[in-house]
Amino acid sequence: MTERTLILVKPDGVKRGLAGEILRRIEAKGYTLVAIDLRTATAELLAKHYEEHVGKPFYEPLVEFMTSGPSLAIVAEGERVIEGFRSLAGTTDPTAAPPGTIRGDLGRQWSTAVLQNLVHGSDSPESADREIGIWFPAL
Ligand code: D4T
Repeated sequence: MTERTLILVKPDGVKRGLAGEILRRIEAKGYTLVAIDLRTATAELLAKHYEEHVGKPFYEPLVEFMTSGPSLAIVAEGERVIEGFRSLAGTTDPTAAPPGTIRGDLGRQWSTAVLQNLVHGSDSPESADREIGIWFPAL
């Protein structure tokens, strides 16, 4: 079944000029871009987006990082795009992410407080619906 996912190129990716390379990988894999917007997240938006992480030790540094500059918010569509993009992204920890993935090829750890890992991708159809509603309420 065709589905949609929310992808973010996080502020580290935009600052490093990797938005184009990351979009290239999404398109090269064959997914369709449905919506795209360069936007600086607010703390209010992030409290919804990261609701399961509120109160964790890395939450405050995560918000500081995520509000430090614009992210590129993307809705992509295709068969099994949720699983497919997470596979393209690689594991959460960029130091350990396998080469060939976005995080494995382009990311590494920069700080002990928070993992700056270039991208976000929804992890389930329920998360995708919720997150697309947060970032693109008009969709
Ligand atoms: P996102 O949600 O951004 O795609 O990342 P993941 O799905 O790969 O990982 P996550 O939700 O577990 O973490 C969200 C966000 O928090 C940062 N983080 C996470 C961190 O700094 N330290 C940690 O120990 C964890 C688990 C990185 C991504």
